[in-house]
Amino acid sequence: MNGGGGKQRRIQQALFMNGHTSNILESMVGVGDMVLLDPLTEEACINNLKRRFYAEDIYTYIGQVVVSVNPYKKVPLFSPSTIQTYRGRNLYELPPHIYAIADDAYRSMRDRNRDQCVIITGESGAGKTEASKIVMQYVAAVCGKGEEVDRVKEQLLQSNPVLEAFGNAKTLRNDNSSRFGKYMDIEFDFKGDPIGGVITNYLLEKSRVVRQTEGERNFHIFYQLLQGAPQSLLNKLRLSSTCEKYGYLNQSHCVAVDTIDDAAHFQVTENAMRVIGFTETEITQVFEVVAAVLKLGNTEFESFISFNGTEACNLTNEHTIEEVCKMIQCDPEQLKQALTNRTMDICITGLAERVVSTLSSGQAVYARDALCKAMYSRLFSWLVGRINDSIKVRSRGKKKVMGVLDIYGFEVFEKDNNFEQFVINYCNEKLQQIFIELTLKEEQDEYVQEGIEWTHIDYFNNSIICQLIEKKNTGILAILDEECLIGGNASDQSFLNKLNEVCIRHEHYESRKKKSCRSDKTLPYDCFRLRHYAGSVTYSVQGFLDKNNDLLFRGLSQTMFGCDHQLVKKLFPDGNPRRQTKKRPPTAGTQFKNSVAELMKNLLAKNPNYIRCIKPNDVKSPNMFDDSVVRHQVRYLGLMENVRVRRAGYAYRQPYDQCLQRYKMLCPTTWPNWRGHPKEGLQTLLTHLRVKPAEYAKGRTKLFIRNPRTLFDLEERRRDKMEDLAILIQKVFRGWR
Ligand code: AOV
Ligand code: MG
Repeated sequence: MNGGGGKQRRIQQALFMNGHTSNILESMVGVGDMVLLDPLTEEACINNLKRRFYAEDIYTYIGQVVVSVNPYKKVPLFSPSTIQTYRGRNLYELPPHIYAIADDAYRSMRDRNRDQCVIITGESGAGKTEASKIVMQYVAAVCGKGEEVDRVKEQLLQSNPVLEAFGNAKTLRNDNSSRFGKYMDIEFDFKGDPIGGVITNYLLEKSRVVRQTEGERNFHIFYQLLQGAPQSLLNKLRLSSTCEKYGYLNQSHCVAVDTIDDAAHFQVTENAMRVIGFTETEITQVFEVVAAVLKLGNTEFESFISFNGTEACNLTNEHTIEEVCKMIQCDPEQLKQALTNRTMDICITGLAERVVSTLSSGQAVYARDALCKAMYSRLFSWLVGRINDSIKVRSRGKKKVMGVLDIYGFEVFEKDNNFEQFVINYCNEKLQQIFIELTLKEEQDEYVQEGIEWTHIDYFNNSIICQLIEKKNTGILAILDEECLIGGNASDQSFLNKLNEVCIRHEHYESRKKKSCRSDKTLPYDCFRLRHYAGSVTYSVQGFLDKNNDLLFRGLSQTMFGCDHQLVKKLFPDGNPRRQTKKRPPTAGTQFKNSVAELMKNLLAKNPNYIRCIKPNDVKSPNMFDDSVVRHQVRYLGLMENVRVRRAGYAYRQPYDQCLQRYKMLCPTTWPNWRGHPKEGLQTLLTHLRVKPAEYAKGRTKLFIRNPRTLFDLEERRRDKMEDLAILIQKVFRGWR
């Protein structure tokens, strides 16, 4: 369905149709809905995406699912006028677009009271975050107007730049990679006007604060602050504008990035904070915490042997610590003590005794890094909480909700896949699982609702991998928790040993202990490998216990709680001596597992809308469509199964009235108007056209067409008819002249 003549013909025809533009079936390049592919093969699917990618048609449907290929450049698909074109129109009336899905979701929520969620998935760099912004911008543009509504919209939209500044970073995969998961519920009143929202954030990759892989960066805000803040603010924070001077920024040899204007982004971030309603004091305090982290990262220690023969250390640059303490209003002596010593309450003979031990310089660096990670990640959570305070719905009435989920995508690095990647990839497994469940369920439901028989399609169910990770007692997370509880002799290695004992037979688990992997040199001895739905990832166990335990020496949290700095104090409520509990907080892994479970429950309670993002190549290029890179994604995203399920029974379905409207000119009885029920009109039409009854089924509200060929045939006839009509009209016009 392309080619020069055809294209012109279709444009002509489109213009003829009341000024409507082309629709899904008249897509200029390839097919707009993958169910129309003929023959339906993986090659055809990839070729279709490819042709459309080069033609800047980056969206393609599989039924109601939008597949989006990252264009890596500005494409002329987004504008206020395009938004208006999509507004209030049905899904298949116009070329595939996120706008169409967003519109469908929004109207379904507003008019039919069905809470919606938009689930955006795809690997790192595939375009999820951009897609989520496109959804939000669309919804903001089409829903209500008025002073209060506009204020709410603006605040909701401005939460993006703030969270991106603090939660995104340049990685090897993506220059603006989300290092946290985000789920945002936008809440509407009965009219469909936005009244507020709630953001939930998922585990920030806080290890990035103190260490980055070569070629990656720390969180954007550090560079933004140093490059973009006015000199007066830098002076106040006692910061230099040279990023290379800071240990937390200079180790990965990547500071300036071509695609990022840090200075300009600083203005955007600061402005967004003001729009959301942060006070000037709050903004300053936030930057003070950021500055404190940067400066603490430059503190250094020198080991010595203490009088009792144990290793101890001293701070070598006291000046830095004093500057930090001035800024966060902390007692410098206390902070120095807390960084170089560890205080523990040990219970001997029933009485708690306080024992102080000195730290080696290595241990002190560890304590310092732990403090900075805690400060930064708590600051991030505080920011989310603060934004939520501003956008919180204040009225009591009944709310309608539209959720947008944008998490960190599946990622695998050549080396150094760690606890963070493990957690990120686990989350992606869970999302794939609900995609499988929901797309099948939804499809099945529709057949059932419409009273049509359903045929089952086989697909790979990744719940087996989810189980390997999350199963009670014997899952990887449970084994990790168990090792963390043992304390004492437990180590990353003992964790791996235990994994080998329990999981070795699992078909998705591999390690050098497994028979089939004994001579596999790509699998180091201190690693295990998981065969994820999206590919194999080799995880180094180094740091797993530590990151899962996520403990901060109590002396440090107490010192921070003791600061007179309002914000810093708020970030460390656990340092309040009066609130000390003996109870161990849940581990990072368990907390994550619980919050993901909560998220799944929330998503399952809503009507899902899917955007599946695909990366066209691994080099962030706008001009390259790498077949093998795309093929891999098409496979693991299960797109072919998705198309097959969609086509299993019936390739195409449309409500009776819309369908009749489209084809009524093909039958003299239904043209120009049919007065009866559209279902009967369609029957008359199909009988007239001699479409075999086996080729279609009549549901309660929709006509289902089994074979795409039948649909093509209808389209072809319609096209011919339109041409005849166009010629006729031209003749009439000429006659007039
Ligand atoms: P991600 O969210 O899926 O990765 P992003 O949405 O950040 O990926 O997209 C990565 C980059 O691709 C963006 O910074 C843009 O440069 C480009 N891009 C994506 N979508 C579009 C679009 N529609 N138009 C133009 N450019 C686009 V990660 O957060 O790493 O999983 O953790
Ligand atoms: Mg992202």
